Amino acid sequence: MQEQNESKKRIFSGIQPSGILTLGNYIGALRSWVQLQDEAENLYCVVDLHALTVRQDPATLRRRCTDTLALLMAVGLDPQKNILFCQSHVPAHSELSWLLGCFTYIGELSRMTQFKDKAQRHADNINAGLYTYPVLMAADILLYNTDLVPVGDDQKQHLELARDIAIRFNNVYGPVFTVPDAYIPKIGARVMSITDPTRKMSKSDEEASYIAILDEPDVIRRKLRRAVTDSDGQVRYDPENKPGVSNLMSILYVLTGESFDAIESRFAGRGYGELKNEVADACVAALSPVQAEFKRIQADKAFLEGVMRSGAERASALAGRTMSKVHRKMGLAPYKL
Ligand code: ATP
Ligand code: LTN
Repeated sequence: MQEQNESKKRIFSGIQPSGILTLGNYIGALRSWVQLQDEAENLYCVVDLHALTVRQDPATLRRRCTDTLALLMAVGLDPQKNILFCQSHVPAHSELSWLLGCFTYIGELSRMTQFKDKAQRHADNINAGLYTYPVLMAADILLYNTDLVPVGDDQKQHLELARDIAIRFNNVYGPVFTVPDAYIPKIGARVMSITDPTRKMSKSDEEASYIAILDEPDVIRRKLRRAVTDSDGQVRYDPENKPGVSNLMSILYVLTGESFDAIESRFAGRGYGELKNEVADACVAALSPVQAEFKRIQADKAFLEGVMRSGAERASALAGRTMSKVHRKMGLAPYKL
């Protein structure tokens, strides 16, 4: 995959090794990645530098990086068809981030809802990285002439900023960057927390609020039994007035293909307990094969190291070409080592 194939689109997306991946990550992002893998040239990146915007324990972060890579393969991403790599292994991400930072306005960064939300939740550590996080994300994407970025709904605003930065840069220096489009699934783009269905499910929240991809069947069943619903007792899709029940229905719909109408009529006159049991069955059925595959891949350290190294090499080669062009266009002094 050295030269970009003219007919194939380029896809890039990233995931933070900031915790154990959740059902939200799986439904909102990873499933699209797997579905798209034959249609495009793909790069999927474990964005460890982004994870550092929140304090991380070094040993845990190191382990989570390889575990996340193993999970990407366990859900079905083939390392032959996709470049799978770790962000910190390709220094061009950080370098381009600096250059693009000079094309990003403070006002734009201040409007980012993720920044506002995380600043509130980590009030003791509102660092500059948290603030410039979307610039690094724009660099990740623009480095590879990305056409399409499959993400959950929460990343829409960041992606719009990446587009604005690309357009602004191109207006000054000519057509250097491809302007990327978001790819957001119609259903499941925002899986909600099971303890507070008005918030998105997030791997850095407390454990009871999410289903982890690696949760054992009995843990999944226990967590879902305690999922917050409402008191009206009717299984009906109405995200505004019944966020908890609608969230459970969305999970069932995405995992089994059963429509909301069909779920509603099948559950007429039955309680939420039965709905929760069926959602749990669907989660166990979807996640068990992933868990088995994860254990197998995680045990093969040499294979994992090989995937990481070759991913970094292939990504670096592509990134290098963009960086040369960017240096030349911006007027940075040429050099040969
Ligand atoms: P953190 O809690 O550390 O902020 P996160 O769980 O929100 O992490 P990310 O690594 O930031 O996950 O996101 C990886 C991908 O998963 C992104 O494309 C994001 O949009 C998607 N995603 C995350 N949470 C959800 C969710 N609850 N529903 C749907 N998609 C999600
Ligand atoms: N900010 C994203 C993770 C991420 C990303 C990217 C996603 C970092 N770089 C590039 C798509 C493309 C998040 O999910 N929080």
